Amino acid sequence: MNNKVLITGITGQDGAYLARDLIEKGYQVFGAVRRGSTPKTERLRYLGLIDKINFIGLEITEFSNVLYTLSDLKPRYIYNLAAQSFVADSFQHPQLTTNVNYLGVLNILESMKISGIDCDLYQASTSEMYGEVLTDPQDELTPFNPMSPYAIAKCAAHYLIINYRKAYGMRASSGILFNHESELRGREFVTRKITTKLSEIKYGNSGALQLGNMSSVRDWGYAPDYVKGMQQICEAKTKDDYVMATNRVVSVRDFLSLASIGFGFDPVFDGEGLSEKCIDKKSGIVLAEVSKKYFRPSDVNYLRGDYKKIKKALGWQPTTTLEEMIYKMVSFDSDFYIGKGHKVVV
Ligand code: NAP
Ligand code: F7E
Repeated sequence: MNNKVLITGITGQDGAYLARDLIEKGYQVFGAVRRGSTPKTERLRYLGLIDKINFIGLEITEFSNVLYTLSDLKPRYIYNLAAQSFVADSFQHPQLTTNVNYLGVLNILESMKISGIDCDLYQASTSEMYGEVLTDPQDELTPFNPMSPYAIAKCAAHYLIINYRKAYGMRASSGILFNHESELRGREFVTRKITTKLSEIKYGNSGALQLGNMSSVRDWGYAPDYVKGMQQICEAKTKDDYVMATNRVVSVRDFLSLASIGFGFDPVFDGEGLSEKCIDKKSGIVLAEVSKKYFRPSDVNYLRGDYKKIKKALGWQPTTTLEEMIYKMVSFDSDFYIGKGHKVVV
């Protein structure tokens, strides 16, 4: 039996957790990595997976590289998680974002078609495709209204998956995932930015956290829960697209408040707009303030997902609450700063 799985984006948050699950299930995991001057394998090292993964050099924007890689390896499953995934950055690098997030997917689909490999593909679609939302909550039938080059490229890739499935009968599915976070989340995303910076304020000697749009509302889930859903989607006989979410929403301001309480602060908010501040009532320390620098040219202000379809069809549902997730992130970042526990910088 062919038990080879190829994960693109294996060095990222989701790639690392997915690799852990698939290795535990007995799959032979191949990790596609792009060359850099230093390896970016910290998350995989933290999870103790480095020696259990077969690394392959792959640049997904290079068609021939993708074609030869898939033709030679003949994986049974491909999880395409590689992306320029930071929405804010996509305004500075729209072309690069489009190349990776759209053309990369086209390269994979064309390579699967040309090589004729016997393989199922999972594509990482996103709630960002709903953009300025047209219904609440959002499900698989909600129209897309993207608000960034990132989301536009992901929409185009999403339609490619649907088209190749219909036109060529290809076994390709997408997960439309709402924001999911964890201890291994990149530090530029707002949740981890908050937990790492509050650790520095508490245990180090840092100035206040600088944030952008604190009124932005998200449906935040826990990444290890979501990679389980990815496997269910990819291994399902019937190929389809599914939303994964929690259906619960909080603002960036509320997330900051919950995380601050987790660190033992007593947060209160003062002022409005660019003058708004979050202050620890006990010590008077300014925990966070607003900076123009972190506002986007156009933002997505509200997202809330309806995961009924995947629950009914595949039995997936989130299991970790927002409070449990924040507790894990706060503990992880505290342990790092007080020198307890892990030494790997993730
Ligand atoms: P992440 O931590 O930023 O990881 C992104 C991965 O893509 C990294 O391994 C990165 O490699 C790789 N990559 C970027 N450009 C590449 C290129 N040109 N060629 C090959 N690999 C490249 O992202 P994540 O949070 O794990 O998300 C995984 C996927 O789900 C992404 O496609 C993202 O857009 C999508 N998604 C994420 C969320 C979320 O809330 N996390 C929600 C919906 C959808 P390096 O390590 O070399 O940079
Ligand atoms: O921003 C606001 C920001 O960068 C969330 C990616 O995984 O999820 C992620 O995209 C919200 C936005 O995530 C700061 O304006 C305020 O409204 O954490 P984020 P994102 O843009 O939602 C989706 C589903 C993906 O697909 C993406 O790949 O928070 N915000 N102040 C801030 N955001 C950041 N990063 N930094 C701030 O200082």
